[in-house]
Order: sequence, then structure tokens, then C-alpha cells
Amino acid sequence: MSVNEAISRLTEEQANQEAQQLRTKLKQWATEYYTYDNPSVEDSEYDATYQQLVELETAFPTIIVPDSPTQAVGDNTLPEFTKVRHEFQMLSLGDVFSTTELSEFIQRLITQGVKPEFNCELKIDGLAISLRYENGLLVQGSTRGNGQIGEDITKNLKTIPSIPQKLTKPIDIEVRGECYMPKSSFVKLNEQRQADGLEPFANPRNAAAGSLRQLDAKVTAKRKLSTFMYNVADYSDLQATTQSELLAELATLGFQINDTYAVVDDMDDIDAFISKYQEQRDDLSYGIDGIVIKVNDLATQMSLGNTVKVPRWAIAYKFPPEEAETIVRDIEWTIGRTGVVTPTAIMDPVTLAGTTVARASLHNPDYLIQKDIRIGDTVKLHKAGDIIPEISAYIASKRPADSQVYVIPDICPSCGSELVHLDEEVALRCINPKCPAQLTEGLAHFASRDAMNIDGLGPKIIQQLFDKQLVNDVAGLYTLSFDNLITLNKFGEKSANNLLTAINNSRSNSLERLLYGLGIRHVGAKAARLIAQHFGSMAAIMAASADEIALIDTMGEVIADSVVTYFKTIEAQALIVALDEVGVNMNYLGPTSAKLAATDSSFNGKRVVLTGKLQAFSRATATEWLENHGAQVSSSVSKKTDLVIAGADAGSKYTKAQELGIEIWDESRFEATMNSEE
Ligand code: 1X8
Repeated sequence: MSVNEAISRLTEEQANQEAQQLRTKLKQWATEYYTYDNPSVEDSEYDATYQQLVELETAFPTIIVPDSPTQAVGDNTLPEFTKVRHEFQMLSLGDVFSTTELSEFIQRLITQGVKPEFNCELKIDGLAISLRYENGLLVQGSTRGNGQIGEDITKNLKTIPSIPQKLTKPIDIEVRGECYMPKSSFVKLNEQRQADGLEPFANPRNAAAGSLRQLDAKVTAKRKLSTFMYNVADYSDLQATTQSELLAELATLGFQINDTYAVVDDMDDIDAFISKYQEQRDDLSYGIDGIVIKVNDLATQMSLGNTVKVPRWAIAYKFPPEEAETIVRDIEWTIGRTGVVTPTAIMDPVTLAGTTVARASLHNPDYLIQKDIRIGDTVKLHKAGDIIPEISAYIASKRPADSQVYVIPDICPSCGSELVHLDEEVALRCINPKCPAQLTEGLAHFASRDAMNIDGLGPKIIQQLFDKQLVNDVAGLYTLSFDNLITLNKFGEKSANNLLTAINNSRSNSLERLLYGLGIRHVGAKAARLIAQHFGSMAAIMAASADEIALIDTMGEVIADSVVTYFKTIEAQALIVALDEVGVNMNYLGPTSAKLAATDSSFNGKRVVLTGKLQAFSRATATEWLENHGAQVSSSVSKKTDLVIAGADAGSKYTKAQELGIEIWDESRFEATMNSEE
């Protein structure tokens, strides 16, 4: 029996009841998604449920109520933010899930006499925003909210580099677009959240939304958000007469636009555009979930107008979700440096959206319990936010008869001590400070490139050093002898000597490397450098109060408290004494903040982007040198970039710099300048 047949057999009363149930579900999911940025179901499940409701309401129009999700946009605002009334409503988009439906939409327009000229654009997986300018100056930025009333997030939006505070012309204009989190920032943010025992964001959209709705704009500033603007509330003051011209005009005003758009005149070209980006989707640096097709002529858009909630002149084609099925063979628990114990599903390898997948993070015990995933289950996989393999659900019909509920371990798989939940954390932690897994992870971090940079001290060697009880904390590295190292598996005289030299050299590293290497919670490489620079010595840092640390520019209370808490422990104090005794440098050796500000380097105050492969040094070294010479090194090219340094095989950043007319240097020019400024 088809869905339509099933619906036609319902009585009106039954249809009404069914519709109410669907509406309740949809409303709950919408609140989770839009208001709390924390959805409990996949977008595809929401979409399918929404479609069911549309079908019911189409078959029984009398059951439609004004507050049905099909009729009204819900209230998606949080109470903490000031409300903004949008003078021009912010619409959502109608959507279709097949090219047949899309073709019907296009055909209907043509039958109504619309000239077949359409602008195809990517549908960005972000959060709709509106920016209001007066006299060319940014005066207000807001979220969509319910379309009529949104939230005032001006302070937060002002921290986003791609949003101009001042336009190239002194006009009054309200511009709409999408704020998004690039995939790489999304992956890093979730890794950090996981290490901090926090719930990861489900996709870049939720991550962007969560980052924008911060009461503290400093948090937003750290989240590396970006924007693509694509519409204006009222285009009467602009030159553009078509959507494609509008995008170009927005770019000349100073906005970042997505330049993949194409003007097409028939369904074949629309199909080709869809296929092209469905294929390239995984290679883009930002998430997209479909294509938006718009009538290109602005006057025609105006005359077609809108329904209650969507324009009649545009539609979204949503990509089908990419899915694969496989079997869970095991659940592995790994212990991070901070003691967080994370479950990972080990599965039969399967191809998903272009890559082979055999592992998927299960995030935390709650997640595993909620999804009821068991060893032996056949599961459906998808890529969260297009990137990270994730299990959607197990397939009930394929669950083996003898399947057993998975039992969450209550002791640490490494040291056997009891696992705990700290505060309100969803994460499970091992809090034994002597846990071997945590110690080896901590050692690997200590030796890593941005920390003490001990070349040749990888995880396998660390494990051996541990197993043979040659080392039990980071200070122990400095008492290793040639005779110790030569006993390691596959270690010859040469490797033993090289490692000894690398360890020995690391004694004279500047303080910020040691401080970062200690792995203090929340203290990243950048914070470590600022703290080391400010206080100059380990003794001064250890004597500092949280207030004194928090006074350093951009340093939050969280970092400051964490540093103080760390050094209060007897273990940390003993470790510092031990490191001092084995001759590890405890002083900052780079330029001081005062010297930095007064630096006469030609890089001082410049915004620099490194791209491509550098031959002579690592990117971390180049970044460190640039920052020590007063430059601000960022990862993406915008019109605010002063200089792009391009190594071999530079890609899209190079092209973008060329387009924007930004100065580009090759590596040899950079090296020559470095040498002349040493
Ligand atoms: C939403 C989006 C639009 C576009 C791109 N990404 C989106 N998420 C676009 O027009 N290029 S339009 C839109 C809306 O109207 N709600």
C-alpha cells in the first residue's frame, strides 16, 4: 500500500490525530535544533516527518491549524538576547527532494509566463543572519528568529572578519546571508569539546549557531566563523536588476559572497549544476546541504511575491543523505590526556561519501546508551556535517536474536581505577593522575611539535619507554641514557643518539613551549605564549593570581583559573622542581610584549596567511617567527589580508589572493626577508 493510499483510508478524525502527533514531534525537534542548537534526530528524519504532515494536510485541508509547522515558523529565540523586529520579513525556503519535484516547480513558473533565467547558488549549512548598515556603517546584526522577530547579536557578528564594519559606499542597506563554520574549524572545535568533556556539536550549522549565541563575544571571536551574503531586504538603492548582478554588487560593497553561482536557462543546466556540486561537496571547505534556485530577474521576483513563509521565486533542492550500512564488531575505549574516556565503534570497512570508514566515534556513554548500539548490530552510517562518520541508528530487523545490551565499563581500561562523571559532564573520566594511558598521552603531547618539539619521540616509542619503566613522567625523559634507549625495539646506535640529541636540545626551549607541553586544561599554544611573554619565568607564573593572569589581553577567566588550579597541586609543583633539576629552561627567551609592540620588523601589524608546502621549515616555525615579529597569522584569505606567503602546490588561497589583489610572496622571498631581519 502506498503512503497516499494509506492516507486516503483514514477518517478525518484519524488524520487529525495523526497530524497532531507529527506536529508535536516536529515542534520539539525544531526547538532542539533552532533554539538550543542540539538536535536529537537527523535532518533527514525531520524532513521526512514534515513531508508526512504536508501529505496529511493536503489530503485533509480541514485539519490544518494556523500554528502547524507547515503554516508558521516557530519561535526560535532565546530569552537572553534583545529582540529585533525585522522591518522586512526574513523568509525561509520551500524545499524539494528530487529533481522531478524541482522540474515541476520550474515548469509551473514557466507556464505562468516567467522568463526561464535562473540563478543557481549553493545552499550553505549555516545560520541565516541580517546585517543593517546606516551611512555605510554596520549598526545592527541579528538572527532570523521566527522571520519577523530575531535576536540582536551585533557584538558577536562584529567579531567575524568577513563582515565589513564599513561599506565602500555610505548607503543605508539591510543585507541577508548565511553565517557558517568552516569544516576544519568544526572538526577542531569538536575535538576540543570532546577533550573538555563537552557534548560535540551535531553539524557545522549547530556549531555556528551555538557560537553566535554567546553572551560573551570573545567566545564567538575564537570560533573562526565566516559568512556568505546573498540577498538584500530592499534593493531599490542598488544598481543590480538581477540576482547574479546583486551578488556581484554585494561583493563590491565589501561583503564576502559565494562565487560558485551560475545563471542557467533550463532544467538540464540546473541538473548539471546540482551534479557538479553534489560531487564536489566533500572537497569544499564549508558544508552545503543543497542548491538554491532563484528566478534571476529581480522585478519578476517582486511580482511573484511570497506565500506566508516562503518566496514563490526560489526553491531549495536538498541533497539526499549519503548513507551506508555496516556491522559493529567491537567498541573500543580510548583515554585522552585529560582522562576523558571515549567509545569508538569498530566496524567492517565500508565506503561512505568517497572515503573508507571503519571507525566512528560514539562520543560518550550517554550517546551510546541513547542509541542502544550493540556489538553485532548492523548500523546505518552517515557523515555528520558532511565530514565525520557517525552512526545514525541500528537496524532493528537485522539485530541478532542473541544480542546483548552493551555494558558501559565502570573501570578504566588502562589502570583499572573507577571511572567518574565530573560535575554535570556527559563525559566519563579516569581521574587517577598516575593512569598509564593518560601519562603516555601526556608525554606525546609534551613531545609534540608545538610543545617541546622532540623529534623522533612518537607514541610507539613512548609506549615502550613506559612499558620498560624507563620513564614515568616528562621529567624522566631527561635522565634517559644511551644504554636505556639502545634496548628499545628497532633502535640502533644512530636512532638512540638522535633521540638523545633531540631531548637534550629541548632543554633550552623558550618557556612557552614548556608551559604548553604541561597540558594544562584550556591552555593552548597561543595562551601559553601570551602568559610566558607576560610573566617571563615559570616562578612568576606560579606566583601569579588568577586576576593577574586574566588581565593579559584576550585571556579569559577560564584559562586563568585553570592555570592557578594546576600549579596549586603538589604533583605539578614537584614536576616543575624535577624539570628544573634536570636542566630544563624555565624562562621566556622570545621578544617581550613591550619589545614586540615596538618591533621595527616589516611584518609588524601585518595580517599574513601561509599556504602551500614550505620546504625550509615547518608551518609552525614560520608562524612562530612571524608572530614574534609582530604579524598576525591567520588561516584564511580575506580582503583584510596584507600578505600571502605561498609554498609549493598552493591552491584556493593563492587563487583568492590573486583575485583580491593581495601581495603574494614565494618561499625564497620570505626566507630572504627573514634572514635580513633576524
Ligand atoms: C537560505 C540559504 C540561502 C542561500 C544559501 N544558503 C542558505 N542556507 C542562497 O540563497 N545562496 S537562501 C536561504 C533562505 O532564503 N532561507
